Amino acid sequence: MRILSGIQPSGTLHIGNYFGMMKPAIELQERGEAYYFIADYHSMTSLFDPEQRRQNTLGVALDFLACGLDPKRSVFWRQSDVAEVTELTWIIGTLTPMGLLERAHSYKDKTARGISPNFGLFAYPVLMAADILLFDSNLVPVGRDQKQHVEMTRDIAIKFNQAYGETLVVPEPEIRDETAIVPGLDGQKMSKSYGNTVEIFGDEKAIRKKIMGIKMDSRTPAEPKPNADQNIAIQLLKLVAPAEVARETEERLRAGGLGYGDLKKALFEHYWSFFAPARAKRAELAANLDYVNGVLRDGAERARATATVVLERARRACGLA
Ligand code: AQP
Repeated sequence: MRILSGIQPSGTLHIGNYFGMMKPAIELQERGEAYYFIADYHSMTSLFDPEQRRQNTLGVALDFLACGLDPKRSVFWRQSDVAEVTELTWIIGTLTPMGLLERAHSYKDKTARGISPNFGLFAYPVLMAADILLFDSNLVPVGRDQKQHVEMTRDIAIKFNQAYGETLVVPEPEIRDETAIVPGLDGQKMSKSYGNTVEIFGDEKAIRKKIMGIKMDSRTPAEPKPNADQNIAIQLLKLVAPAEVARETEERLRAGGLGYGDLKKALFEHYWSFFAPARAKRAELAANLDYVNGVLRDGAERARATATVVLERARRACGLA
């Protein structure tokens, strides 16, 4: 089985990215051939600073390796190093109905938030479909926000196969219910572009301040809180604390007797220790950038070896070769 997923270097990675995509992707390394990439072409739809893109790309490489991506087991590369994906984007783009792209939630959300729409943003799902189809991927671990894009990929692959004969593998999304949408500090989906993130490798003081600043209602510590499970700090605590600790804390909050200040302090402490081993690993990697760049170079070579075979198959099927 081949597993594939990507992550954009559009900003600093946060714990929504970690629990929604990186952690499942790392665990799936055990179950098949894993292909993971840094989606720098995708980041071009929203980030226009070349130096920032370079820095973010390196940051994503460090973060993913520090969190447990094993380059011996997985193929890990920078998307733009395997430019074959842009040719497949064109090929499948010619079979992608405009109406399908017009229904994309992510495009609608972004334009509604005032991001000026460009062709790249509109065509994002086609590039994402090419990312997946170029590697004969069977399984795509993603957060729920990307589910529709994987469904579009399936539609595009089926259309291609109907038009030109069985050529492309139709993939399945893998979405875990408990981390499908990690909430941000303001209760919306945690997102780089909403300014509501807890970074995976944030600065200690800054993250403490962000967590202590989570807005709560005005109930006193002694008052019972029947909706304790809806509390953002509890939801985040469930991700970073041992299950037993999170359960007890939620019960104390529900029954009354736990103040919001103490709850937020506990959240910070558990967050900080949860990522401590990865933080140490990241510092080691940051001191050895030759190794990190070597991993990406080697990954690009291995990814290209697969990509050229699939692209050739697609070219032949539609009469280009
Ligand atoms: N809050 C989240 N909960 C669960 N999963 C999430 N993902 C992102 N946010 C959450 C998952 O992380 C993977 C990589 O996402 P991406 O960075 O490529 O793009 P995104 O989904 O658009 O992430 P952001 O932070 O919201 O970025 P911006 O603000 O740049 O658009 C994906 O699998 C995603 O589902």
